[in-house]
Amino acid sequence: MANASPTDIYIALMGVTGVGKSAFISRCTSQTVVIGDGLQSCTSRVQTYSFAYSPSVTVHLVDTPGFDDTNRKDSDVLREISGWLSESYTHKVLLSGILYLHRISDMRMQGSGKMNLGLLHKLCGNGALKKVILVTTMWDREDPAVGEQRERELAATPEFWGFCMQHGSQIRRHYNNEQSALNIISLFVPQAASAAPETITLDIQRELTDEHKTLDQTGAGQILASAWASERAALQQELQEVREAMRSASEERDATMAQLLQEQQQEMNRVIDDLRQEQERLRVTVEQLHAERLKSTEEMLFQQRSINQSLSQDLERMRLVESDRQAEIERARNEQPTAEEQADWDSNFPWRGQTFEAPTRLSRAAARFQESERGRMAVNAGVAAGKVKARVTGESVNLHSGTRVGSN
Ligand SMILES: Nc1nc2c(ncn2[C@@H]2O[C@H](COP(=O)(O)OP(=O)(O)O)[C@@H](O)[C@H]2O)c(=O)[nH]1
Ligand SMILES: [Mg+2]
Repeated sequence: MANASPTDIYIALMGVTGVGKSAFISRCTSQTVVIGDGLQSCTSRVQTYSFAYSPSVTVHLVDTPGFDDTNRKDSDVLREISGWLSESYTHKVLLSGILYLHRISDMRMQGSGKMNLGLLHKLCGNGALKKVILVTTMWDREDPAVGEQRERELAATPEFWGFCMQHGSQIRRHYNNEQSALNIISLFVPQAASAAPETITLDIQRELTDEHKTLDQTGAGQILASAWASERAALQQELQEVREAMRSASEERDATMAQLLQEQQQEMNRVIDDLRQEQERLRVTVEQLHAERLKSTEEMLFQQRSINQSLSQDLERMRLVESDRQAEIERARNEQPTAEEQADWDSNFPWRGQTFEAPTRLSRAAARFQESERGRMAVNAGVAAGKVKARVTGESVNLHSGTRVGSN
């Protein structure tokens, strides 16, 4: 991140889980991008994917988790995104823009869509909205006329896209192919090859880094806090009703109902407690966020290192196995069949009487090898090094099929 060249362009992708952020990125880069099934996010951390847009321009696409993830709490998603944004800001790496993706096939703006959009406003601040592109996806899943109508409604409704557009955001369609993705990215690439791209500072970066606010004091933190507060208030209200129902159930000596209501009450108290904890998790400074990111990156590196280590051990084992196999084959090739073996083969095979030369010996050598301890190891180690396995077993199959030398 710290070594970016002045012509490098950073673009973040945001939006609800399943809108096609990872699919968009995979249209541009040859790096492996994990694409989800549309229901669960595959991106729990912010991840950057880079590609050469032109000989002088490298584009870095920043994939972010959506707020609504079934596996992650919104507080964790905000910690992750703002941790990345503040850290990059500290390293003087600034975004050139944000792509906010939305499925045109969605019948209406869901609660999670509104929440993600609200957080986009607050993360950016009005000034940065001019560098936000509202990208519609999944045009192949919608009747174009219906899609166009929806697009107009989104643009005309202030609480949907109208507000962003008043502040300079633009709408673009993405047709799920490389050309379409590159056309959108080109909006951020300067005309002159060597020119530095325009960049933006987001409100969240200023708030956390320059104004030293804790995350719960930022605009984005407050949006989440107010959503949790109204959820808590609604639950408290329901809890009150459940308590009253419990009182009348116990007056009527309805033990089953009282038991059910008590369980419901416990569940509601648990949810209220979770919401309180979510709020607690936003009480962090930028330093704590960075320390947390550093720790989890170190853990990831450690895991990666041990995976690499065991992979190279497996590969070394495979190399030994392969050289053993070659030696065995070589030995078999130079060895003449004994009179006993020749007689054994002659009596057991329909093509008896024909001369079996080295290839026959070769096939037996391959069979012996497969049964040997090292042969079994080859198969096991091959699980970690799939390609090598395919090669070894492929060759031994060939050896088998080449055994009937001398027959038709
Ligand atoms: N039909 C269609 N499917 C798409 C399109 N874009 C993404 N998808 C699919 O939608 C699912 C979710 O996409 P993904 O990129 O993982 O969404 P993310 O959660 O925003 O990263 C995947 O199965 C994608 O293959 C599109 O334009 N058309
Ligand atoms: Mg994704």
